[in-house]
Amino acid sequence: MANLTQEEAIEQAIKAVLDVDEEASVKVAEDTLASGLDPLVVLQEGFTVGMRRAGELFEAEEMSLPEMIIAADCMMAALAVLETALPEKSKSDNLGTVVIGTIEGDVHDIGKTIVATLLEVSGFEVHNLGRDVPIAEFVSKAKETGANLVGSSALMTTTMTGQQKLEAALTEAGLRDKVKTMVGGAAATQGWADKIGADIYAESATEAVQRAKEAVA
Ligand code: B12
Repeated sequence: MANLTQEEAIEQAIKAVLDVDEEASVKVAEDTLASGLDPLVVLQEGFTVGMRRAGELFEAEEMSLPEMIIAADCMMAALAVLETALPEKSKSDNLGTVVIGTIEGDVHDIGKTIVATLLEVSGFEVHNLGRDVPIAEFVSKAKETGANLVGSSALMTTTMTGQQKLEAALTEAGLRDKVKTMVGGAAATQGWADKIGADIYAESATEAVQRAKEAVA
């Protein structure tokens, strides 16, 4: 086990993802914990940055789809290790109920999974619907659970329109004034959230938790 500084861990995390080296990714995650570093910082400034760079390389045709799939596996393997060091959710504080999922037609779920995990350890009751989730399922789950927040993730320009349809579907179901909506994922921006009338946009998982807490306060 190497003793790493935060900068070293971040640098190695980015490299491990871009090298599509799962063993190295797990090792950086383990070393992060063994070195007493903040797992969230290494997750957000290291692994997540590595994944975004992988996307840029893919777009520039410098990384293949199979490599991108392995890069995602690297990130998931590291996340599984880092998650073990997140604080246990205390049963007493229920800040509110969140329904979250990735929009239909979109299989990208790494970021949404991180947001769901962080909301849960921060004290929210989270119903994670997974990925490729039909709009009707968000609505029925929100109704069934009496959700305070409905979050959706979209990483593609083709699926972000689903976030707009979700706004309309919640209104149609008479739920829109009972819930706050949150949008995120690489395709979403604050401008997009404003345009479709979503209550919250967050660029990162920690920001998502912060904004969710403010929304239910
Ligand atoms: C990993 C990846 C994949 C993996 C996904 C694995 C998985 N289980 O998720 C695989 C290899 C399967 C994949 C497939 C495809 N991909 Co892809 N992929 C990516 C990549 C490189 C990284 C995404 C990621 O995991 N980032 C790391 C996480 C931690 O970050 P994040 O998702 O942004 O999440 C953070 C925030 O956005 C926020 N957040 C996320 N969700 C939410 C939700 C809420 C409510 C809130 C508040 C906040 C929030 O918090 C998160 C944590 O900080 C992106 C590049 C990019 N720029 O995003 C391309 C990218 C999204 N993919 C792309 C494409 C084109 C595809 C494919 C169509 C490729 C193909 N030809 O088949 C398929 C799509 C299949 C489908 N129907 O969905 C394009 C989309 C282009 C576009 N504009 O539409 C991108 C942008 C790459 C590119 N530059 O071309 N992909």
